[in-house]
Amino acid sequence: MPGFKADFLWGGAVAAHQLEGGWQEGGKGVSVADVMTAGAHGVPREITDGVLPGKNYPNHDAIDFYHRYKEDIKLFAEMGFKCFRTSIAWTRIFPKGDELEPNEAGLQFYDDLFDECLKYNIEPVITLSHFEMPYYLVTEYGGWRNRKLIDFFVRFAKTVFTRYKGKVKYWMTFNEINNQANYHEDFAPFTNSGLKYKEGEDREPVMYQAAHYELVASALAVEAGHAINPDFQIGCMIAMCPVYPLTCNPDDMMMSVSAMHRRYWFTDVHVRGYYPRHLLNYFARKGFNLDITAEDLQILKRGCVDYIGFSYYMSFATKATADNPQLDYDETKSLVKNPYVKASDWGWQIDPVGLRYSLNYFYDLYQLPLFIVENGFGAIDQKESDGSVNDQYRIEYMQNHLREMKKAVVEDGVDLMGYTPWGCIDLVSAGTGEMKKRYGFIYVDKDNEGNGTLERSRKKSFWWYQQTIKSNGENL
Ligand code: P53
Repeated sequence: MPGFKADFLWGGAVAAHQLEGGWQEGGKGVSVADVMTAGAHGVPREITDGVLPGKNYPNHDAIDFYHRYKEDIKLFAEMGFKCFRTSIAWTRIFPKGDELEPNEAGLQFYDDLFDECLKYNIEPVITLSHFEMPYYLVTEYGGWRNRKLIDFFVRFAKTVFTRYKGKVKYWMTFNEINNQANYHEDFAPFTNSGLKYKEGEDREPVMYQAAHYELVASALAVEAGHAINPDFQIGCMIAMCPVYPLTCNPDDMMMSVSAMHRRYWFTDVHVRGYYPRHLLNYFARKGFNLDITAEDLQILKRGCVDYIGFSYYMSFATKATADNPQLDYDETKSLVKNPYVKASDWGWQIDPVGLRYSLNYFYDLYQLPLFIVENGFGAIDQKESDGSVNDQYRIEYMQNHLREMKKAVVEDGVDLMGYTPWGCIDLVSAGTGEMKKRYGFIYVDKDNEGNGTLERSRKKSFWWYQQTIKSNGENL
């Protein structure tokens, strides 16, 4: 039986704001990630009004990849990476976001970084917007509630597409664009779209408006990218947490369909270029009056993505309740614990079979190539005196997921481009701002308070992943 393609893109994934540090170097502007303090499991990160003295902002220095990337990429090469997924910090290129001319020092940094990857035949896989938009666009323009953001984003996209057209082939537009379906909490609307809600504001239509502008911006970027280099592969990026029905009660099943509609219509628009009927009907029922023009609808049709990039960490479950006859899904209220799976220390339900399900779900619906651009196990690691970490639990998590991924490819015939596990080197958690929620094959000596030597060392999983890549998954 055939296994993975010979050119399968094994690698690892990170995002600029979670590892680079150097938050004020090379002319970089303040991003939304720079005004978020450290939280913990159950303690949300605080979004402050600008950078305030005396607060702990873990992304400011992160793991200092900005100065240490050569050493880190060498370790990725040692593991045998074929690709490396990172993002371009928008604020290094357009520090405030609305400038007409880019910042050359920022452009040069990514030239050097990509050259370093290419030196080892590591393909850069680049996200344009990964939770790090310019903070100035939030304070001056209201974030993505403002249509003007489309032009700013497209200028940024065209600038980097043109500059790196000979170095980068694989791109994604907006990281986990659908996280904001969870609009009741402050985190996702702010990190996705730079949204800060006003007291008492009806949050939901604001979220849909912002997402619409992003989808238009994404489509324009895809169109522009293909004109700049027809070989570009430009994907979307979806946070895939499939929502199962808690039981086979038909009402629970319909509640799960409704939940999937609410979380995954973003993929429909990216892939098919138009809004699904159920969502237009929902807007009408709710009386949302959104700024969606006829021209926008044309743009969406012209800018369909080439592949579906997605993250997969966990599955969710939901059930119907008598007080919700319309089956309206509310991510803060509608989820229930799945009794069949265990969860991580951060409450993320561990479900390897859900990855096979997700691959089938996307492929059945869209028949586009898929790319797993995040997956992994956030856990507390214990470093031994010789620098090693015996992270057998991480190996088990990944091995179990990869076995299901292999079934999806070999038995189900899903077209899968690659696999880039999250946080291939320890970095700052997006959700909590912690260092101790670690994902890496490479340990970084730094704690939640910012203490540590920043020294890098190989965990047990480093050797396991090296073997997995070397055998192209035959060892699974
Ligand atoms: P952390 C929520 C649900 C699924 C993925 O997350 C998520 C989030 C946001 O926390 O984010 C993605 O660091 C994201 C990365 C992030 C990674 O998953 O909260 O694309 O930036 O670091 C893991 O454990």
